[in-house]
Amino acid sequence: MKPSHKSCEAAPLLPKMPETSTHYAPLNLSFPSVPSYQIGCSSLPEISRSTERALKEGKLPELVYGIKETVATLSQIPVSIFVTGDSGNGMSSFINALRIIGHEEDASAPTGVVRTTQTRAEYSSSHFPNVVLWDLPGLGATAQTVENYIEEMKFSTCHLFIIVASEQFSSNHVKLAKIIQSMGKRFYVIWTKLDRDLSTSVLSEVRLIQNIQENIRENLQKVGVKEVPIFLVSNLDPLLHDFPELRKTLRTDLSNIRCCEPLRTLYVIYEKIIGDKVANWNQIIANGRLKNSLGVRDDDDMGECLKRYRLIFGIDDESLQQIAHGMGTVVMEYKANIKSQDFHTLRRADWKLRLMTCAPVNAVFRLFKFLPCLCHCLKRMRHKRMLLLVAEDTKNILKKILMDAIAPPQI
Ligand SMILES: Nc1nc2c(ncn2[C@@H]2O[C@H](COP(=O)(O)OP(=O)(O)O)[C@@H](O)[C@H]2O)c(=O)[nH]1
Ligand SMILES: [Mg+2]
Repeated sequence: MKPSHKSCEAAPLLPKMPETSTHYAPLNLSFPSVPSYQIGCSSLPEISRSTERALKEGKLPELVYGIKETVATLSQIPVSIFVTGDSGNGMSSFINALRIIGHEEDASAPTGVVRTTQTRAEYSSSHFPNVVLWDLPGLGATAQTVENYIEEMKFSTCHLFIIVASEQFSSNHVKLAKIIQSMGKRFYVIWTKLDRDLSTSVLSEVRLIQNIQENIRENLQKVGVKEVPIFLVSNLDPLLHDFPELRKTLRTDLSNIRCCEPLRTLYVIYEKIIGDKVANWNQIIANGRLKNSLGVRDDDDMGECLKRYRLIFGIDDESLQQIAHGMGTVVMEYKANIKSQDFHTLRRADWKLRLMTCAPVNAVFRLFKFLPCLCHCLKRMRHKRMLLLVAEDTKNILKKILMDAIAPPQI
């Protein structure tokens, strides 16, 4: 065994996390659905509190800064990846290839034709900071059942699994996949030794790759396992075949595992803040204090009022520009997510507001000017509608900020 090869028990991850976490109802937020850390509100990075303050004050560009800090902090959470499969399939070699280090280097995982990995061992890689890659002893070399193996290897402590196979996708691989799926955890299948397959097969490269993928998929589908990413690699060429795609997928999944749940939690808090803000302004509208509170000359001027609402919620043009800049993208990316760019666009997008502000209604409004109750009621309805639409836009902008913070947009 090489000196850098540490064999040890898995230390509990996130030891400072509270036992009881706050569970929220699922959100209609299209974050990718991956099993992720369940983090209670109290353990969210303190910096995220400042984002709540910024939202209350309508300072969304400041919130962007806080979100980025939060994501940077969350990105340091350790994640465990278990590399498992049948003995001799190339698991240890795969770990070395993923880390882009040669098998002869001191820090490499021991590999060989004889059974080299007897106990589980952990490795790290500068390409995947704060990730522990666990090289597990292979299945198949002992009489041990898959169920016992899972228990002994402490599968429950792992966040993401890599099932390594080569030459054949065995019943052990299928069992592993089924059990990991039933645990609700994310996993990939890695087919190694592709170089060997390519050099011995009479089929074309494309056909051979298709055959291997189909074979794995069929075996998995028979036991109800679907939509598993499959990557075909040669451990002798860590930069070829599916290795680049695998690294990309792994980076995305690591971000999702670390950030999705905490950011979902944050979003629920943001929704509540926006809801409170809307309730507060509805009160102002109901009390007839709108003109002074909004700071407009004429509260019947819907265009002017809309500008003020956008400013109050922090989605005015200048703020959007700063948000986009903070997120490293162009303002159109954010403008495309809102309807309240101006009053005409908002009217076009919302039939209720269109109805409330159409010519016949305006005529009635003028006609019954001497009936203040009726006028006040109609004005209230219009403002409430507009407020609601600006609030919805703010939520959409927040969703985009949160999702872009995990996976920055490519421009
Ligand atoms: N040609 C080729 N040989 C490989 C590849 N991956 C592993 N091997 C060889 O397969 C044998 C078993 O590899 P090892 O990583 O120790 O397997 P493990 O028992 O699953 O950890 C070793 O002799 C490796 O050199 C590969 O992608 N291509
Ligand atoms: Mg090994």
